[in-house]
Amino acid sequence: MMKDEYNQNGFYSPLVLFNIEQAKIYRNYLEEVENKIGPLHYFAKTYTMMRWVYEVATNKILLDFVEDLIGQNILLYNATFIIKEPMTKTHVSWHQDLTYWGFDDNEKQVSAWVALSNADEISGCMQMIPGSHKKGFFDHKSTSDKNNVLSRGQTVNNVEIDKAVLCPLKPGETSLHHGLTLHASKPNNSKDRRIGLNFQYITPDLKQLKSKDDSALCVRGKDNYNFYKKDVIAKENFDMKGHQRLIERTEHYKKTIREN
Ligand SMILES: O=C(O)CCC(=O)C(=O)O
Repeated sequence: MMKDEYNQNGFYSPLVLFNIEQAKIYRNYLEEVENKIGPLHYFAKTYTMMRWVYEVATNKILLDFVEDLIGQNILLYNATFIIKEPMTKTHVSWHQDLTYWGFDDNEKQVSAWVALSNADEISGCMQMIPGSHKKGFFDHKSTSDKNNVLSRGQTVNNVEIDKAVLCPLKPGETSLHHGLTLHASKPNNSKDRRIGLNFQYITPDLKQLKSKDDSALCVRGKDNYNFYKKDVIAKENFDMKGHQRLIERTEHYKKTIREN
């Protein structure tokens, strides 16, 4: 079963969400907006500006699996594009997602990484270390490598990289990983952009200890806790009013991550 594989390895890949044509449509929506306002790499909570991101985040196949993993009450905590331009050095160092987020539990969150272009060994798809989610937190060192996507350049050294498993994805496919799974990705040596849309889902009872001003969106079931402000969903595929929300929420997210 998918859930057993996820629990054993700390990730599951690939899961098909939609076909290549649909992925192209979503990619076009993204690139139309980029043509108007510039690159959208690594902005937080992009569903506050782009309605179609909310549509992908609430894809039934995706949410059904997320429900299997964390239960029937689900908040969407973040949606971020991780884009590596063709033939660039942009990479992601070995890390565990939960290190700087400030959540009070390690089992009430799951990340999904949806491919909107081809993610393979050449374009720098994600790599994961199976079973690493069962080993607790690894020591992360902050680095200042400008080509590292991560906000603090957080890096785990001495990872057993001979155990790494590549997670290639075609457009429309997703991988899912646990917040303690060690993962990384290499530069994009292909001629196309490598575009990932990363979603983070949490349960409503998960507390954010680093910020009282954090926000999320209930996408399935009920939120009986109200620990998070409610994010506003964009009304259109490109909602100009959402641009300010996007900037404000991104600054908040980055500030939260940087705090110890
Ligand atoms: O986009 C990548 O290559 C890495 C993404 C990542 O670290 C994540 O989704 O948690």
